[in-house]
Amino acid sequence: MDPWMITPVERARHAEQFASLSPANGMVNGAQAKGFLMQSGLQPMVLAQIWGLADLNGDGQMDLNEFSIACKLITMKLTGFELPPQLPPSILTPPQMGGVGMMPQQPVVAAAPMQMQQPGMMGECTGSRAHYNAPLTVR
Ligand SMILES: [Ca+2]
Repeated sequence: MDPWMITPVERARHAEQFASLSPANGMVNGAQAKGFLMQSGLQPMVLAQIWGLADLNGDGQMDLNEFSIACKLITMKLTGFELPPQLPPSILTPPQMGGVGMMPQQPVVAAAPMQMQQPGMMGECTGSRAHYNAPLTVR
């Protein structure tokens, strides 16, 4: 598994942290993110580098996706990885809910094809007709 890939579990945690920074219109600015980034204990220079990498469109703000990338870079740096000069493509891959990395890809077991398409089947529906309860009459 690619270590730079953001897993759905990580993304969920990033989303929580992102929300805790009270984003405005889905974005946090540098000031809002700074306090959080400093908590990592990384050097300001390193954090600036991370910000530069993660702020994909360079607008000085971070949406959840960019924030998630910043968090991932911090985690990787703290784990002992060197920051890449450019973002690895895998970090940009949106987390796939339901699976990559959680378990080996299994073929989805298709539901058994039990639908018998018979024209006459329509008539069977009458059996399930709901008993309509008349509104209670107040006596
Ligand atoms: Ca941005």
